Amino acid sequence: MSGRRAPVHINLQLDEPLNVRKPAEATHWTERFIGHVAPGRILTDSELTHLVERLSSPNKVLVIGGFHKPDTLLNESLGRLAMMPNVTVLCESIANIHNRLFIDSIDSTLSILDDEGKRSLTPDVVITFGGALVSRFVKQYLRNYRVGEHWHVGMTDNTIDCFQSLTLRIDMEAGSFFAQIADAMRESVDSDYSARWHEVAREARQLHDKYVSSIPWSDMSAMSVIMSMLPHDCNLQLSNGTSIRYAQLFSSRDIRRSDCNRGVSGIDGCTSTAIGASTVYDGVTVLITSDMSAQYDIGALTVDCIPPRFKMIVMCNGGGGIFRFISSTSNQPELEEYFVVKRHFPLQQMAEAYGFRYFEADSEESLRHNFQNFMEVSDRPSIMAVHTPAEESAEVLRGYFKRHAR
Ligand SMILES: Cc1ncc(C[n+]2csc(CCOP(=O)(O)OP(=O)(O)O)c2C)c(N)n1
Ligand SMILES: [Mg+2]
Repeated sequence: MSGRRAPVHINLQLDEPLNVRKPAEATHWTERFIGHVAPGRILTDSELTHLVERLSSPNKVLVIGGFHKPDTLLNESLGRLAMMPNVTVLCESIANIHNRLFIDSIDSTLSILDDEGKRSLTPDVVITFGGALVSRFVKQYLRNYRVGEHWHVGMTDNTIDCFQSLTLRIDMEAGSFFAQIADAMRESVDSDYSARWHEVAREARQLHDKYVSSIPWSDMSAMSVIMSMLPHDCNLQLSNGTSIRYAQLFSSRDIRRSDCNRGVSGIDGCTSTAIGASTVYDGVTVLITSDMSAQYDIGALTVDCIPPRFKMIVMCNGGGGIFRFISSTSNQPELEEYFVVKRHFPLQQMAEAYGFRYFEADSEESLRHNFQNFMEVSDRPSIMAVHTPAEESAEVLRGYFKRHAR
């Protein structure tokens, strides 16, 4: 210590729910051992035999994909694994894996399961790959219904125990790992594990369609239109407010790649990241962000190398809409003043000042109509402001997760 005054950074772990005052409890530490396999490029025969044995039916296996770059080997190997009747693959949209056998709407599916459904689908072994999961539903589910084993596969320096039950770290590229596992798996005892997951996912999708077709103009109805109108060959970038969460409710099977500047889910830098990506990706890059995230990173628009194929959609929903939805803030008296922070946002003036084409929508009809022009090939990048009602949008999203009870 030099004795000089300097900023101090203190990290405190806060347990959810944040808004409930409970008496402090003494922490009881228990020791747990996390195994470690570090085979490098391939698993040895004995490692493979041991792992495959754990994955064979009647054991129920759930594979969950977090954010990952598109990877043909990974996609193809998981496709083969998903054909096993005791294996189910759940994936976030930013895992960038696509197969009709993968369940790519995790929150939508889990939100219709009751306690008994969750209990009966609890896996014996869960395997995760990719970055930190976005879905709170899956984290809460697998924390509450303890899984027997959790393996995480990937080349990573840190050990993230997202279900508080990690038993094994496998330091290997996910594509190589699943390719070896899929080659070695043999069909054994019949299992209905995968079929039962798919039945729930089917029902969730039907309820989703019914709900979305009945809702008023809101963030969700706008996202539904946008997701259905995105061209198949586009690169989708999502910001860290509700954009990433809404996008995960809609299938991204047809989108070339989806990314989100996850990190520690900061809303700063989402626009800069998307612009950077658009300079190197082929085809159009579409960023879906919202008013507060866009304002945090407004300096990104001043960069002078923004390609015309960069398209930015700003959901103007009256500030940090996520805080009107999440239970820890939605009922706080300080909600509007300190969390949501609705501000005047001169987006049109900004767009024009920095040479963007500018579009607006404030209804489903105007969105459908203007989206075509917004997406047209042009000599300048484009911004589209989508104006949605604040409170109704939060209400519609809350209703979505109760849609099975209607
Ligand atoms: C750098 C940073 N500051 C604060 C937060 C906390 N935070 C999470 S979401 C959010 C609001 C996002 O608002 P907006 O971009 O308008 O998205 P919406 O919730 O409306 O979809 C904030 C402030 C954060 N994630 N990162
Ligand atoms: Mg917003």
